[in-house]
Order: sequence, then structure tokens, then C-alpha cells
Amino acid sequence: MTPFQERCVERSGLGAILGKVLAGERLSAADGMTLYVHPDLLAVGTLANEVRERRHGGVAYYIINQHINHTNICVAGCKFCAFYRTARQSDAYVLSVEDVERRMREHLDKPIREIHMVGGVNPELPLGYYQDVIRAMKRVRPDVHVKAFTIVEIAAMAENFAMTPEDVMRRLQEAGLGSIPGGGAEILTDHAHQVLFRGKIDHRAWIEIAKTAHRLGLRTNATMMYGHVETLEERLDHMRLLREAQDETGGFMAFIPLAFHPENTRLSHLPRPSAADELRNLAVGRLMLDNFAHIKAYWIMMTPRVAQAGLHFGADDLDGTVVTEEIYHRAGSTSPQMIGVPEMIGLIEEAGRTPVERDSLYNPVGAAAALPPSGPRAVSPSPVKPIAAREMAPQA
Ligand code: V47
Repeated sequence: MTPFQERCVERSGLGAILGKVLAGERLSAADGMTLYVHPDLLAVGTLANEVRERRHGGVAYYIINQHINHTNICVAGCKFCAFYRTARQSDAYVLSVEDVERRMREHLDKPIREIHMVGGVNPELPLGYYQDVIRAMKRVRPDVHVKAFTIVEIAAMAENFAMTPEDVMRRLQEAGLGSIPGGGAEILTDHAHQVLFRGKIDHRAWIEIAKTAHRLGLRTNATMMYGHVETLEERLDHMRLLREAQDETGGFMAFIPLAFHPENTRLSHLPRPSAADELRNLAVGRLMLDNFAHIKAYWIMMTPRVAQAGLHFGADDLDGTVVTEEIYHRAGSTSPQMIGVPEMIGLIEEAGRTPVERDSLYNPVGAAAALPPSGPRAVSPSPVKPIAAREMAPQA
């Protein structure tokens, strides 16, 4: 942070939090509330950017991945969801193992490193289906990392198959499961659970299963879907629970704040969070979750350009290239379904950051793997270059 930025943050009234940030002290829930309601969003972003650059320098991560949603049949009945169907609806579907293989083969020309698969809570699917799908993925691409099935889906499998979540995860791990995506956390409070997603596990079970996954060696992510019925206190409670669990296990990789998309849901009367809300939630996440290495600006939700701005509000990761995504597109997302690697790199470079291709566990890969392996400042922050200036640079 430059002395000028420090003075600006102090003058905005955030001097006490700045002091804690510079001393590496943990922020309290009251600090979190100040960050949420403070009128100077840029000052909040400057604080988050300081922590982000201390951890990651100028690096911004991305992954070449493919999303597959294996079924939209779901019995949970969440009010915020535009994706789910009942088994009787005409557009309900379950992908067969062969369908999943076909979807992967359609993209064999791309160097995809990760399959991200999630779907509805579909009680008709046997354990063998999930195991066969994972094995099929490994058949098509032996080196692919399978990040699949949310903690909610795992809890439902455990109930349906009369197994413990631990045994379900062990069986999926044996089949080739590599990690668990962060979905299904929504807002980890009783109030949000009662109002929005009574058909799914509550926050106690979600946290417990996440910690069990970590103990089995499965890394997980954690989302927070905000901008519906929750209060700011509930968002901060959500972050406190994640931070406490992370203190115990260290197994979370990334925090992913997801702005609620109301279109085609039972909450379609609600307004959609603004781009400013999206940037603020990235920043508050970065500052409150001091033990999370990565904050993801999920471009497919935020649009590529808001996610790009997020790289200066605490985010260090844009997720992946994503081939066909249904959950947000059914709820009104206007982002494209996919961006190519050159576009992803361009998006990061335009923001003045250094693109680093990663694997699912945040190891640099490809050309980035050749970078010197030292501390978080290994790649120094690149200066923000105006696009026009770069385009006008003299040709060698
Ligand atoms: O659990 C569903 C959310 C999640 C809506 O781990 C909605 O890397 C907003 O988990 N408006 C699924 N949000 C997606 C998910 C995810 C996404 C990107 C990366 C990772 C990761 C995980 O999407 C659901 C729910 O919280 N969601 N409907 C909606 N209408």
C-alpha cells in the first residue's frame, strides 16, 4: 500500500482496521460490519487488496476446466434455485455415464485439467452411478482432476444409502474423486436454512462434513450465496463458522461469494445485488477469512468484467474456462458459457495482474510452473497498464 493510499484509508475513517490489517491481526465481527456498511467502497477494496497482494503479489490464477451438471432432478426444493426440476417435469434429465463421457470427448482438443460436476439431490441415483461417472471421467482423461458433488449431495447420498458421509466420501475417493466444490453452503445460519432450503442439511452438518472431508485428505471450497433473505450479521456469522473450521483443519482452498440471481426462482421479486455489492463481498471475504488462501471471483456469475475488477478487491482467482454451465444461466446470468484461454489471460493482464494457470489444488502448471518457487511475492505485482498504452507500444 502506498503512503497516499494509507492516508486515504485513514481519512475515510478505517484507520483502526488498517492498523489491524498492517499488523496481521484478526478482524472482529464488528470490524466486518464496519466494512459492510462503510460508504467508501474503494477504501474497503484498498484494505482487501493489501492482504491479497501480501499473499499473492500480482498473480491471478485460472484453470482450464469443464463444468458438467449430471442431473437437474432435485427433491430439496430450495427457493433460490432456478435449475432444479421434479422427476415428472418434461425437461428433467439425468446424464448417463455414456452422456458424461460424450460431453468430455467433445472437448478432447482442449487441455482441460479439471471436471467440476454438481447436480440436484436425486434420490433415484445409486452409489454405483456416482462411482461409475468418476471412473468414466478418468477413462476419458486419466490425468483429469475430478472436483465433484457438493457437501449437500454427499449428505443426501449418505442418507439414501444408509452410510455415513465419511464412508460415502471414502468410496468416491477410491473411485477417483479429487476434491469437493464449495456449493450448498448458501448462508450457514438457522434463519436462512428455515426460510430458503429446509429440504437440505443445516449449517452444523455442512461444517461437520466439510471437516470430515478435510480429515480424509479431500480439499474443499466454500461458497456464500448472498443478497436474498439474509442479514449482514448472517453473512458475518457464515464467515465466522468457516474461519473457525479452517483454524481446525486448514482444508478449505477458496472462498467464493455468489451474488443471488433471482430470475426464474421463487424469489424473482428480489433485486439482484449490484456490481458494487459483488466487489464489497469479495473484499470483506478476503479481510475476514484471514486463513483462506484464495478468494475466487467466479466470472460466470459476476460477468467477466466485474470479476476482472474483483482482482483489485481481494480476489486472486477467476476460476476456469467452463464449458456449459446451467445453474446460473437458468437464473438469469448473461455471461458467456465459456471463455478461451487467450481471453482469460487477456482479462487478467488488462487488470494489470500476472496470469498463472493452476491445477485444482492451486499448483502452478504449464508455463507458470517454471516460475521460481519461493514465497507469495514470487511474482511481483505488475503495474496497472492502461490497455490503450499497451496497444500503442512501439513494435520491436
Ligand atoms: O450451491 C444456486 C448457488 C451453488 C443460485 O467450488 C445460486 O470452485 C446465485 O457451488 N443465484 C453451486 N447462486 C455452484 C458452486 C460453485 C461455483 C463455482 C465454483 C465452485 C468451486 C463452486 O450455486 C449452489 C448455490 O449456492 N446458486 N442457485 C442462484 N439463483
